[in-house]
Amino acid sequence: MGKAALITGVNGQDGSYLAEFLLEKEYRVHGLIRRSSVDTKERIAHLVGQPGFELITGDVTDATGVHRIIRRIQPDEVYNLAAQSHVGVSFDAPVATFAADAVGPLNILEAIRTESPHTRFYQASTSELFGSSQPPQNENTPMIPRSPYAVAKLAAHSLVRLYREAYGLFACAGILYNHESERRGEEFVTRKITKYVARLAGAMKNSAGTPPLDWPKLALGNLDAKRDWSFCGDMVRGMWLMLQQDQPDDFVLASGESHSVREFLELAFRPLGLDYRDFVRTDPSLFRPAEVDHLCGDAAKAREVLGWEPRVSFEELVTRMVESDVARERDRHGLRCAS
Ligand code: GDR
Repeated sequence: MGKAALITGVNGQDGSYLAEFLLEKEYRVHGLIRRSSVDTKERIAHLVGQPGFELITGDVTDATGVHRIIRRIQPDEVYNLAAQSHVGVSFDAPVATFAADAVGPLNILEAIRTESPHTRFYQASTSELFGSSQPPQNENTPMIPRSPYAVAKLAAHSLVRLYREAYGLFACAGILYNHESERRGEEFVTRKITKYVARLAGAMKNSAGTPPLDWPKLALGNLDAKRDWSFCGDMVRGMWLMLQQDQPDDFVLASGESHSVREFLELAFRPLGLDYRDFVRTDPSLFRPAEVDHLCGDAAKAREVLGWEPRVSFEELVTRMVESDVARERDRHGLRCAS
């Protein structure tokens, strides 16, 4: 029988890719999902009902529930991907962010320590930990967080190290730089852009190949921020590799290339033959109270120890996301016409 894994936040972008990856490796995958009155299973709808895939309702902030689940499943591996993951939102909801992103992982670590100490644990750490540290950043770069999100993630990151050193748990943190895909949430800047481009492309088809005159502009915040963007599917392979090593450790996963939001815009608008500057307006309310200016990761350790490398380039990633949103837009329009 294959290994058993518990993925918290299984219905998120990363959770859905990781669940697919582990199911292909014949794991039994238990996916933790929060109860909700609206359907939040869009990204994993194709997995529900598949042999080896089980959904569990629960919340990482509920310590007793987490203990009960870990005691029952005795998983070989736990991947903690549940989080309030929007940096901007964390300024408006710092306490809820801290509960999900710091207390949540602490609940899991405590449950593993007391109920299932053989379980290997992966914590989703983030490049946001580096904050204002100069690029390129690696595992030894000072962590200077610049948001409630990053402070909460730093608490969790420190707890992972502590539980490894104090209790000998096999606990790893993956310091992941931005990672995107066609399943990225629409409130993150990349998907916000590709969705807008797809809508505009659809509208141009109905107006003789030119943008409609009254077409609304895309409101964005800071366009000068630089990020190191990779494809999510590449990242989940790295998460898994971390838990297959002889020793637990922390690793940076990144492409080693950084691009500004402007560069993302340029590439996304290129297929339309349009200048993004004619379609974007800056909205001061979308600027963050403190910004992280430049993130670029040095993943040499992951390359050497894990043999990990990203396979999808920045250009391929942008193209892939635009094409997927264009296809979605076509389907949406087709359905509208048919009904
Ligand atoms: P980030 O991703 O904060 O890097 O965190 P996001 O896509 O939200 O922002 C990237 C950069 O774009 C700027 N920006 C905008 N961002 C959003 N969301 N909306 C806008 O309209 C907008 N305009 C400009 C931001 O200021 C920022 O500089 C992501 C998340 O997935 C985290 O959970 C994860 O830990 C890190 O990546 C690695």
